[in-house]
Amino acid sequence: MLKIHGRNNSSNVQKVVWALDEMKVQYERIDAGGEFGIVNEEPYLKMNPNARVPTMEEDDFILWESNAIVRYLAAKHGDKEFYPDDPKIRASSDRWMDWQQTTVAPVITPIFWGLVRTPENERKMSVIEANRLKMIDVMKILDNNLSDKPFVAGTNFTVGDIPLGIMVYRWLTLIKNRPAMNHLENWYNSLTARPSFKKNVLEIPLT
Ligand SMILES: N[C@@H](CCC(=O)N[C@@H](CS)C(=O)NCC(=O)O)C(=O)O
Repeated sequence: MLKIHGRNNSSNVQKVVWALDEMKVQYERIDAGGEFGIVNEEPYLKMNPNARVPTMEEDDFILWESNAIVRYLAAKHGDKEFYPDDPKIRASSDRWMDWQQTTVAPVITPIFWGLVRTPENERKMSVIEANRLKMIDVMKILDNNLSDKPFVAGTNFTVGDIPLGIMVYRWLTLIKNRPAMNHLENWYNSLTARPSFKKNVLEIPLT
C-alpha cells in the first residue's frame, strides 16, 4: 500500500493526506519527524536525505517535497478538474503552489513558531509583528486573486487550493488582528466544508 511518512501536525504532510482523501485513495500514514524522531535515522535518510517530512513510498518509488508529491498523486489518481488538464489552468494552479512555498511559507513560519512552539516568555514579539505586517500584504494578493473566482485557479477546486488552504488556516487561527479580506474568507469558508480538510487540518491541534 502507498505509504506517507510524516506526523499529522506537519503542514506539509497535511497537504498530501488532504489530497489523498479528496481523491479517495487508500494509504498508510506512518508517524515520523518532530517528537517521533526517525527522520535522522539511516533508513529514513536513504529515502529522504533532507531529514524532513513528508516522504512518499510507493513500492520502490520514493518521492519527497510535499507539493511534488501532491502533483504526482493528482496526476495518477485525480480527475481533470482537480489536476487541471487545461495547460493554462494547470499552470495557474502550479503557480499558486509555488507561491505558497516561496512567498507564504517564509512569512507564516516565524508566526507559527513564535506563537505555537515558543514559550510565551521567550517569544520575540517584534519578529511576530514584522511578519504579521508582511503577511497582510501577502494575503492581499491572494484575496485580490479570489475576487473574481471561487478557487485559486478558477472555477474548480484544484491541487493549487491545498497548500494555501493550510497556510490560511494558520493565519486566520493565529492572528486575529488583521483587516477583513472577504474574498479570501469566503474561499476559506468553502474549504472548511470539505470533509478531507476537516479531518486532516481542522481537527488536528496546532502544535
Ligand atoms: N519543502 C519541504 C519542506 C519539508 C519540511 O520542512 N517539513 C517539516 C515539517 S512541516 C519537517 O520535516 N520538520 C522537521 C521534523 O518534523 O522533524 C516540503 O514541502 O516537503
